[in-house]
Amino acid sequence: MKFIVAIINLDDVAGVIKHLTKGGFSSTKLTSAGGLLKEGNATIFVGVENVKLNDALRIIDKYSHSRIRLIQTPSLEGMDSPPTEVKVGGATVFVLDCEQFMRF
Ligand code: 2BA
Repeated sequence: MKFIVAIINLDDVAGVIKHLTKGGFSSTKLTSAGGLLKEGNATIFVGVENVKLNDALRIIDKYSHSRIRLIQTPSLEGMDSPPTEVKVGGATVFVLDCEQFMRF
């Protein structure tokens, strides 16, 4: 079994969860925020059978979109520096081996 941790833009997370549920996947959503942008995002946990892993990843990929954000970099010697473009997402995904899965 695998355990997916996916960090997803707040604007996309409802669509991702909807399609995961449609595909028969259970998921749990936590509200989170990125360390750099301090912007709200969502983290979802999905426990999946090994053979279903790619199906779940395809759904997360399909319904997560990347975006460009502008960040203000610290100015040098008081001079204004132009904002820097940062490409955020689609989804940032970690796949972990899940040793045990239990429901009591
Ligand atoms: P943030 O930390 O707000 O980062 C937003 C975007 O800023 C990142 O997009 C990336 O393009 C850039 N960025 C962040 N930290 C950087 C660094 N140290 N050096 C260069 N560029 C950096 P994504 O990579 O798509 O990440 C989107 C969100 O996913 C992140 O939001 C964070 O919440 C999470 N994330 C990304 N990588 C992670 C990691 N290795 N561990 C934990 N969370 C991660």
